[in-house]
Amino acid sequence: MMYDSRFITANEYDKEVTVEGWAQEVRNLGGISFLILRDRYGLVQITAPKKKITPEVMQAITSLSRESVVRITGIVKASAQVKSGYEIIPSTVTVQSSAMTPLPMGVVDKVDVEAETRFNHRYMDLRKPEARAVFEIKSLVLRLIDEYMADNGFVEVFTPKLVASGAEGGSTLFKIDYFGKPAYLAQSPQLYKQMLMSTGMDRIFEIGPAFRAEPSDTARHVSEFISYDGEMAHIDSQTEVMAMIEGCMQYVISEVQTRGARSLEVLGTQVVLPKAPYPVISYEKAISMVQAAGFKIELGEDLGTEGEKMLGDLMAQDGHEMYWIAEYPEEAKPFYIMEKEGTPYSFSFDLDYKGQEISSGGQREHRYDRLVQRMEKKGLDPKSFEFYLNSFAYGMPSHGGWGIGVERLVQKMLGLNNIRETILFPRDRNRLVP
Ligand code: AMO
Repeated sequence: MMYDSRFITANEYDKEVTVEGWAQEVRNLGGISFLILRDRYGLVQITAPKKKITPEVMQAITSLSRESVVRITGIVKASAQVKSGYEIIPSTVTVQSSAMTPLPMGVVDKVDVEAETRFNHRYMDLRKPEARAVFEIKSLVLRLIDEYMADNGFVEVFTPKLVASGAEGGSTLFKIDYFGKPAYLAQSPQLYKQMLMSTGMDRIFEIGPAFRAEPSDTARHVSEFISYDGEMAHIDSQTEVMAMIEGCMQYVISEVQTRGARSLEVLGTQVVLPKAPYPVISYEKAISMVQAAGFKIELGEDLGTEGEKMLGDLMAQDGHEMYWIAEYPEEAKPFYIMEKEGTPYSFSFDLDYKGQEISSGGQREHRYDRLVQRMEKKGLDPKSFEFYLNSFAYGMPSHGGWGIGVERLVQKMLGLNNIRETILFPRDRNRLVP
């Protein structure tokens, strides 16, 4: 029987097992050779004393190149010298795949490899347990979101990613050729999740790819990311939407602390449960807070990366890792957001996590005439949104929702410097392969 290293316990001592993994290190000391085999769960020491094994096995071990895949059958022996408490004395060694030399990059070498090299050889980079642990946590986060959404009566939906019009501004649209017609990659499920609100599917969520032709090279923008969107109908205000997100974030983070403990240990990281309820700071207040801290910004302007960071530092002084920035100027928000009548503001919010926006959303304009007015005000042609507007013409309830960048959430949760660390094969202006 084949064993993952995690299943080898004292019960297997003095028994025969078969393990398979990558040859991380081979040490040949003449009378004895050691092979450190790495599998998904950890390291296994294969100890080959010349006297106790066949010359063929000795030869196979000593000639292994680093990172070759090898299957070993042998007897498990207790050993106080080995961290795991045991070693395996091999009786058969089968090389499944011999690695070429030299390696494009090291897996365990202590030298810092440039990010560029790591992403060029991502298959190799992901052999590092700490690189993989990020994806174990990301997978867990997605599972926890599913759980929370199901518990709150949300139906999971999948909306088209090949679309005829954008929802989040023309400048970040990827144009494609769709059987001779112009089309785009979806920037977000925005228009579709709102259309569904007219159907009686009054609580929906989607986790899927979103595409943005982001012209800037930053540590938090990529051109393909996973968006976790929610939309809920028959709401009285955006506060209900914010409460749903906050509940979800608290659930996800507290469960990651326990269910993700092993991956967090590999990463050498601890995750802190943010203080709740999350403070709600109005956009106006946020601007005055950063102004008072010496940041040059005018009312009406976007906080931007630096402003968000500064606000994050100010909030951290009161122990807040997550907080809302609410009621942005309507001018700064897309057409689908509801205006706060008689003011220059809107029923909108961002959720920031340690100085970085991870989500935005708000209450939507569900009244047909006002929605058309808002489109016109933003210089959009309502005709090109007819398929969307129609769903507002025959009975559309009040509704609101959000979009959360899953990778930004994971990045901030794990304290990673760059969003790309949370994406297996990141896409940006400079990268389309691997
Ligand atoms: P917005 O455009 O703010 O809102 O996007 C929502 C969230 O998606 C993430 N995000 C990104 N992550 C990585 N790289 C990018 N280039 C990128 N762009 C956005 C961020 C951001 O907060 N339809 C609205 C949401 C709504 O109102 O429901 C929307 O897409 O974490």
